[in-house]
Amino acid sequence: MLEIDILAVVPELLEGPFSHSILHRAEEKGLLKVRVTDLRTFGRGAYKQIDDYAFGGGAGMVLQPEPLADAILQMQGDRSYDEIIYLTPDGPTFNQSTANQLSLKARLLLICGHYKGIDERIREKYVTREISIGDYVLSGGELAAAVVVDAIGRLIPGVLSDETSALMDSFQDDLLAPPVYTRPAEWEGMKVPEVLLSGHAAKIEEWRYEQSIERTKNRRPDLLRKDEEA
Ligand code: 6GU
Repeated sequence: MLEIDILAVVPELLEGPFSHSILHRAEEKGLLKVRVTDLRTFGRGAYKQIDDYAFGGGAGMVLQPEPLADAILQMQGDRSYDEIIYLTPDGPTFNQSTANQLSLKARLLLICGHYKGIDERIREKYVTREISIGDYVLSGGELAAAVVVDAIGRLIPGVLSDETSALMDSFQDDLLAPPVYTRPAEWEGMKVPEVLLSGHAAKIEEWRYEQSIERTKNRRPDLLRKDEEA
């Protein structure tokens, strides 16, 4: 059972992703519990303020430390987290290896930033890991959190109906997945490779492996080089 808490500025952005898809099944099976908390409920004053101008000037607001700390402390009172993760474009880039590691944890807290980000002191005091989902800027961390939770959630044993299927994914062994085909065996004059119809399991596996290598060489040679460095 993996419990994930998400501290969000726009919790509505997270309603869709987890009430559909494979993650909903994971929650129904009791393998995953995702809870979204609205940072605004920890805001200050009548307007529930959570952000303020950046010291030193410049455009954009910064999430203040007090509401974040109050939220984190309250959530830590309920659960002790293996990791407190801040989603930020200046973090290390998320990949399958990170997803594998995190899927083995029991309790995670994901913090979504907004605007210019969160006060640096929260990062220093509470955050144990930072994650970016790629080299582009999103308007907030919520969609990134949805990506991370999806990637992690499907790796929990029992979530995918065919448990081996996660092992066969692209990236799981630093190779891209081979091409796949389904019926009909001939479509618009285009035929499915003969070997896949042969019923010869060993030959099929060999073909798929060769295709994986070929695809990776052509499309993502950086993944093969990574392998040589290891
Ligand atoms: Cl985690 N947050 C935001 N706001 N933008 C991003 C990101 C995260 N990862 C890539 N771009």
